[in-house]
Amino acid sequence: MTNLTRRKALILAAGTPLALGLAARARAATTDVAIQGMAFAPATITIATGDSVRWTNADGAPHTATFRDAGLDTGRLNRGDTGELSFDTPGTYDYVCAIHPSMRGQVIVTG
Ligand SMILES: [Cu+2]
Repeated sequence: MTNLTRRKALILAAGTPLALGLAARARAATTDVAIQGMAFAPATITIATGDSVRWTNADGAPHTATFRDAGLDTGRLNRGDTGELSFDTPGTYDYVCAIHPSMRGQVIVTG
């Protein structure tokens, strides 16, 4: 795509509600949660609707962030792995490590 056509496309897109929605979504933030010492740190975080959470496993043991009620799951994270989930609906989301269910965390999504 040439610069000219690219600029035209951006101008056309800017006038649509969809483009405005995408622009708002593009500002969504990502909050990091460490998994270390068999715990989520911080265990409770508060984010805005549309934001993401990124878990990074610093332990030798594999972990997950599994939201059974919401049907969200990072899947198995080995040492150094990251898993990211986005939250598009306000609410309070409890999660566990599926491998070590005593590890618990909570994501609060504000409206
Ligand atoms: Cu675990």
